[in-house]
Amino acid sequence: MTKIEQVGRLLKKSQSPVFFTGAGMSKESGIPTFRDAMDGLWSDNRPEDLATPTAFHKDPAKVRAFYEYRRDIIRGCKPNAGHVAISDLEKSGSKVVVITQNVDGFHEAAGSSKVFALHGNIMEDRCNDGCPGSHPMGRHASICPMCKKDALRPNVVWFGESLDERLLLQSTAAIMTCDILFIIGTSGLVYPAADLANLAMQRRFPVIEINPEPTPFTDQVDIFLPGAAAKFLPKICRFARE
Ligand code: BV8
Repeated sequence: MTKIEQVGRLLKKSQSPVFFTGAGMSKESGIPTFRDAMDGLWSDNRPEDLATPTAFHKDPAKVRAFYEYRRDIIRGCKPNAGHVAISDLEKSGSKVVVITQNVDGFHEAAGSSKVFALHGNIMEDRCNDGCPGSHPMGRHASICPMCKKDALRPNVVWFGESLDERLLLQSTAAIMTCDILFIIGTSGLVYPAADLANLAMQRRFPVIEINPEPTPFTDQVDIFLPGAAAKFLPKICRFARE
């Protein structure tokens, strides 16, 4: 039996699968991962240096331009076969939960209904001064409609900002009650998200990793599938639905 068949049979038996995804999940959609070098104007910048409150305080125009650059890339992309495979698995009756570190909204766009987006949604804005609510992003919009200050920023969690407590609790509960976990397309370097995957290593249910490269999780998982999410997920989910 191939590893894909093995994983497909495990998924077929599952009542509560969780998919924990990172930037590699959207690679085949054409969205660069955080580890990929950026191009053009941004080639000498690192995302982690721009995705911070300090960078925004220092130069809000530069940070807003960085997010416009990323939003333009996402506007030209769409969910790939991997996102669709997870959504189709849910449509076939499986109680799928997705916990994603990605901010592109592609799991929701592909039709997944239970998505915990730990780091927010890049296609929305919110007020940096704490006004409630988020707003559909406006190209070059910067004035908060509530406080009228020049305070709008992307509705994402920056490095040095805390994640939404409720989301973290819901994600932790999902992992503690699942019966199979897929770790897909993440380098496992960003915390506290990576702690969620580490949580699963202490429990005895199958943990499957899909990534072209080994990561800090690889020697702890039950099955490592070296390769692309968009290649493996459709095959695995098809087995599970048969
Ligand atoms: C916080 C939104 C409390 C913004 C993002 C320990 C505990 C707590 C905090 C820390 C800690 N250690 C360090 C910290 C601080 C920090 C952190 O983790 N730093 C890292 C750099 C070490 N964490 C934080 O600041 C977090 N906040 O802890 O609050 C606090 C409060 C005050 C002061 C201190 C702490 C907030 C973290 C959230 C940051 N925001 N995104 C934006 O996007 O602009 S995270 C951002 O980076 C992305 O959203 C993504 O989540 C992450 C990148 O990670 P990956 O998804 O794994 O992507 P990556 O590119 O790294 O890897 C891609 C993988 O895909 C690779 O493995 C590759 O091989 C694979 N791949 C490639 N192609 C494919 C593929 N896989 C499958 N198929 C393919 N085709």
